[in-house]
Amino acid sequence: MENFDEAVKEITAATSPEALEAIRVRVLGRRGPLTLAMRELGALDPEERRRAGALLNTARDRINAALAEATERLGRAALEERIAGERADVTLPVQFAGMGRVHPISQTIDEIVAIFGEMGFVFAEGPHIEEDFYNFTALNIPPEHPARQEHDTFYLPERADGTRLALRTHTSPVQIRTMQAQKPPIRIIVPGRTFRCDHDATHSPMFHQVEGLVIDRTSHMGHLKGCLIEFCRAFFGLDDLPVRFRPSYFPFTEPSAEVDIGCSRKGGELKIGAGGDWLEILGSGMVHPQVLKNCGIDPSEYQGFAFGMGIERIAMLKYGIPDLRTFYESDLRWLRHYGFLPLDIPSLVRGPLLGGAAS
Ligand code: 2NL
Repeated sequence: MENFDEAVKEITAATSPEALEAIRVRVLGRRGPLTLAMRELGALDPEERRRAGALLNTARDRINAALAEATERLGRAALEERIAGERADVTLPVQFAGMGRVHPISQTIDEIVAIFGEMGFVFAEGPHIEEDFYNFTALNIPPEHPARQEHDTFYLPERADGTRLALRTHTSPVQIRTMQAQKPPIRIIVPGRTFRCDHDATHSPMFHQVEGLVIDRTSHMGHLKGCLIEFCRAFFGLDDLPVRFRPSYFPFTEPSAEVDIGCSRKGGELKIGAGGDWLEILGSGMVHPQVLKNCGIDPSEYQGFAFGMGIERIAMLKYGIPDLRTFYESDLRWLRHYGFLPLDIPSLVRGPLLGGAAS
């Protein structure tokens, strides 16, 4: 009888799935030796048939086991070969994708919020599209008041009821909404976009403001002065920066004061700090009693102060940016020069807020 040891040996030595399949077809196929031997069993006498049949069954089982084992071995080898080819070299240097920069407006807002945050102010924000009441009326700016014209408001088309919404001309509506919604004490710092129909070398139709509001039972002008002197010195990183309060007028504050910082303009170059000159950087005042009433706060029980400043202006002063219009040109060379590294997070705890443009 055919010796099937040879077939098992061939199967064990096969080096590819195709070679293995060829052996299987040759040995187990319809014209293969095992099939032929099985067919010949019928011609044998019973005793002989049983013995030879048992041997053939054993041989077939051995071949099948060898085939299964070889199939698994070749599959594993193929997988290992694929993995070896796909292996990533984790020691290769990374391809640097380049780091973005934080826009000077964002950086300046973060710095201002950090300084007032240290004083206990809470960040607040609100909608850019506002109702007339929040942008003007509640702030003691009645219809036909010249301030409405001064503000050069962008209006949306009139609505069915004859009213029209406007792009907010300052961030004050957020303070109005906060006073309506919360009981004093209130201490908020409100940065954000503002809009006025004005476009020249020193005005952009979209710009940024930050306003602050403090309302409590006994908040007074001394607190206003202390907070704003502290802010000016922290923001410009100068402990001895001269700060002066000059009487002024706003419809929503009484009394009102503009805040100037000391500077020198020798040789046409502006330098912040000591010197004979003054530079206006903030507006401020005690919240007008009528404004408190308009927000449902009793002025015989509560009082407080508010202030506001333009962010572009103080960012230009602090970081030496000469032209307002460059803020919104999205020029990547400008942003690489004046922008800040993403992790240059302003914090009074970590150190002075001198920041400085990214190298
Ligand atoms: C400036 C002056 C100022 C305020 C803003 C304010 C807000 C409320 C009530 C009272 Cl809700 N006042 N804000 C007060 C004084 C000055 O801004 O020069 N801004 C660029």
